[in-house]
Amino acid sequence: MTLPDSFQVSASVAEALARKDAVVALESTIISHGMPYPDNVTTARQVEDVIRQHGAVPATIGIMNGKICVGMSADELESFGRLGRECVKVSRRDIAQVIASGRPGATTVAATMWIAAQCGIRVFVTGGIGGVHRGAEETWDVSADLTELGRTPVCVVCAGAKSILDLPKTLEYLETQGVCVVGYGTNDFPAFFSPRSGLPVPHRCDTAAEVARLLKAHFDLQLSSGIVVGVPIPESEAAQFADVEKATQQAVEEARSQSIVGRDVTPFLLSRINQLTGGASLAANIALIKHNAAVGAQIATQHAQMRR
Ligand code: PSU
Ligand code: MN
Repeated sequence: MTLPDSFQVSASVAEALARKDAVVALESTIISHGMPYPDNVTTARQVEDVIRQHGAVPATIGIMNGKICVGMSADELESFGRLGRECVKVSRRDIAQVIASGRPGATTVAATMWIAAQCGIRVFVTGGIGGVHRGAEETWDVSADLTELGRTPVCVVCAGAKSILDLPKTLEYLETQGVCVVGYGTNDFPAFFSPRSGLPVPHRCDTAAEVARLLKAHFDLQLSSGIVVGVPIPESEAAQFADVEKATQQAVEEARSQSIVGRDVTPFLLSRINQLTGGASLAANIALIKHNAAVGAQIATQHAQMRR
């Protein structure tokens, strides 16, 4: 595999890829724009540890000094976390510009998927994917995560999508894009803070081995699209977030009245909901992503065994 010079793959990730060991990609926007410092750095480290404990190698992805870093050191994670929103939020459209300008860039689901695919990483863990925003019929605000899922062969393990989004339209859009959406142990698309959105998923897998078999079939066929594995928040965690929906409604309303648009919408909503819930939404976010990391690492290790 020959990568362009702008790629800088860490030794542990390069070694794992060469041996066809399990590797799990992680995004950096969730660190810079999704959570406040220092919880963001602590969580990023813990998520990497969970992945290692389950036998896979974590590859946190971001852009620094004109290089795409695949696998970050502890110091690099710390600096992304400290920079926070001073990092550019990098979706596919921004990748080349951020490399050319040398600015620090935190990659979204869309950009991280594309980078992972270039490196041959098949499994990517995050909290929630972007989607079709509420009011999209007026604003046309549809996350580039969804079109990326339509054209990049990576499996994204997440807790579904937040109800800051229009979930029925998000699922319709994924269907249009030809994205395979799977419920992990559920028939219902998970809605981040809630294990159920009330919307059915087209497919269900009950074990990591079952997802790994799906991945094998998908990649053997060279289907060029992605897969979403929606992992429900554990019930024990979910109960305490019943009031998140009210906070969400309020945050969406405030974003509209303050004319917040484009890439600023999602970070604004995430931090406002966190304020309105007195930090409860952040706690859920952290619990969720660790749970997703465990599931994603299990899927990656099972899939790696099947490729031997
Ligand atoms: N949803 C979350 N947490 C996040 C994001 C989404 O619950 O941190 C981030 C991810 O990086 C995702 C991006 O790819 O926001 C989507 O942004 P947009 O809606 O601007 O495409
Ligand atoms: Mn958008």
